[in-house]
Amino acid sequence: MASTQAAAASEQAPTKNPTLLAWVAKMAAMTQPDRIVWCDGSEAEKQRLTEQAVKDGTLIPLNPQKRPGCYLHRSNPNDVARVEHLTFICTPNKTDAGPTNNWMEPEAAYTKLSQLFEGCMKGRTMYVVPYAMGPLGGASTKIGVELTDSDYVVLNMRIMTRMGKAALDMLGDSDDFNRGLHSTGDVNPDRRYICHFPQDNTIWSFGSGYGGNVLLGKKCLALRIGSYLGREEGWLAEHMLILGVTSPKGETTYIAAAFPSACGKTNFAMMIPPKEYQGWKIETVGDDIAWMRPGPDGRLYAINPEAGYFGVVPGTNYKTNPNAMETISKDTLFTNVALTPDGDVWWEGKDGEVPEELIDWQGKPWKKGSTEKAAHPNSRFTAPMSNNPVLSAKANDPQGVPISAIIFGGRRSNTVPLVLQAFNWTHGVFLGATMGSETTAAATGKVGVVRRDPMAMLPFCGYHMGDYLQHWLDMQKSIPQLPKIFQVNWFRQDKNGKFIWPGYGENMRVLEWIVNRVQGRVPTQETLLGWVPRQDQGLNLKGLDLSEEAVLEATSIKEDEWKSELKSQEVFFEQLGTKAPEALMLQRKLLIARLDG
Ligand code: OXD
Ligand code: MN
Repeated sequence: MASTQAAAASEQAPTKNPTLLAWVAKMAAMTQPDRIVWCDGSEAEKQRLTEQAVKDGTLIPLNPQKRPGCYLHRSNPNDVARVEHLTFICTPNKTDAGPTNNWMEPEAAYTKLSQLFEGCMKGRTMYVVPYAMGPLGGASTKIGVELTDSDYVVLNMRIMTRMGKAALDMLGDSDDFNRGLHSTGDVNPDRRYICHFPQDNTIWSFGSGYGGNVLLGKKCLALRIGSYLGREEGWLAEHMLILGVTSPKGETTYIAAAFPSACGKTNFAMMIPPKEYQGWKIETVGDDIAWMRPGPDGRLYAINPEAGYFGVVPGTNYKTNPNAMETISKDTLFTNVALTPDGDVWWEGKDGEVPEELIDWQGKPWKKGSTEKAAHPNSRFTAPMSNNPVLSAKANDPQGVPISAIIFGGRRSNTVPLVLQAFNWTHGVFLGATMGSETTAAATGKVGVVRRDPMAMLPFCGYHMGDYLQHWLDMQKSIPQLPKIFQVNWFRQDKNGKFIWPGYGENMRVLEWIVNRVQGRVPTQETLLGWVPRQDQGLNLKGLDLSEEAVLEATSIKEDEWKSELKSQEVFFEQLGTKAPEALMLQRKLLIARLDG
């Protein structure tokens, strides 16, 4: 059986790459699919797979007048988010995975998962999906191959990555590719594992169909394996959007920004400046992931390894993100949103009236006024970045863009002020390391509790978090022109629990201050936390309907809150043990001294 499949795999294969052929044959011998299909990324292939997915009920076609080229997918209700407790870093030593990751010994993990994968594709097709993370031909670009038994995964990978023949051509005969194996299995949470083997550049994912667990190029390769490779090779793989902001004078500044999942990265990356900002333009390079490496001119260059957006749907509307609304108006796959009687999609927070009747995300009838959500809070769109009206031309540039500022932002209802600038790189790394955020629906678990989320990488760092922070500190030696580092918090609430800062397009005001600081144009005021906008020459608040007290509240620094914040940071640093970088411990002592002084 195994040798027949090996022969079948190599006969049909559009490649002679011996390592790839041997690996596909070996995985096929284990999983025993009925058929092996090599994906070429063509239009014809997309049509064929879409028709098949509609036939087998995986996709529901939407009204072509209202949403041309769009489909709805309903996942198993037990499979709607990333599963951090079932995600493992499988390094030979437990300490290499560190205290913030689940760990399994590699051989034990291979053995355990082999039992699940054994024969799991009987009666199914194994798709071989070659893909590139990054613009084709770029020096930073990496190749992966995902083997999957899900046509939904193939159709999503086709949007999210540069997939098919072009990726295979870029790989040629090289053995330098990520080996990804995925099966939806029986979608049983008790038999669900997302395992990463950084030393083997390998990912095995079993028992889920949810994007973050199964689109292996995204969180698994671009962040977990990517961060491991970044440390080995001297670059950074980060959970960051990348945007370009162009002033009326035509000067473009590129900025990378880390926010935890479902905290508005996509909105920020596609923001439309308010009317007071005529002549300013924001363009998106990426909305979720940045790969950054020092360039020949001494600056830090970033690429977006992805080709599409896998964004949170609820809350998206023409006020919060008009460009996303345009982006998802065609050729988009929706997962777990509600269906309207006329074949369109609906979600909480969409513009217009709430429909009287819907089919909810689980396929059940839903009536206006119901206490149940019609769309799942973590329902998603998968849309090609080429749909984005403000896509930067640089999104396809293999060189990437030079980053002038890095922003760290969390979701904090108190404590963290609207914006501040770090005193220097080391202090900036401290700000990133001590990020905290209130949890969201993007991962299973309780929503709304503060957890430490260094650089928004807690669920995505593929090695010891202490080593990761040290790598960030070390990077300053290889970047002569360091980006400036900032911290922001759009989510501060007043005593009635209302957001103080209006956010969305109005975040342009904070962005302008950041650009002005980077260009050395505005003076600033020193505080114990960092530099903040001065009241006289600070944030431009013209035309903003916000009282002076509210601005003061959004930007205030309360010493008692900072004393408890420091305690919570201490618990995190203690977790890192001896791997907590010395330079960060010194930053902590300096902050305590400033607070006590
Ligand atoms: C995502 C996430 O899907 O961070 O981007 O969960
Ligand atoms: Mn993300």
